[in-house]
Amino acid sequence: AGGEDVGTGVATRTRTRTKKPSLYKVLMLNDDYTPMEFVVLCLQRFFRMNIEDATRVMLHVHQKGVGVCGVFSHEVAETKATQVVDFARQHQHPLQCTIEKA
Ligand code: NFA
Repeated sequence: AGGEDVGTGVATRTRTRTKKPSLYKVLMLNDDYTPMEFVVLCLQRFFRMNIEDATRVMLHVHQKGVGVCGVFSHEVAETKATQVVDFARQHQHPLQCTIEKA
């Protein structure tokens, strides 16, 4: 790294080390009011899950209280959690998502 070609003075080698972005889990929380079908719809719409995976994650959250929807960069995780909560709120459902460092 940091090389300079003798003669031209033009640097030819470059730094290759990069920083991997920190990853964050999007967590979904159970509640007593949001319909199961609506949760499945959210998982399909915002996390691109098929109906089988969406149903599995929904049931996991329903039974355990919390579950992982996916793992993303901080910006994408924040966006997806916000999209779910806003969409639920528009439909008068209390569904909540949070993010947590993976
Ligand atoms: N517990 C909700 C119900 O019985 C379903 C639900 C699942 C809500 C996952 C939130 C998250 N209707």
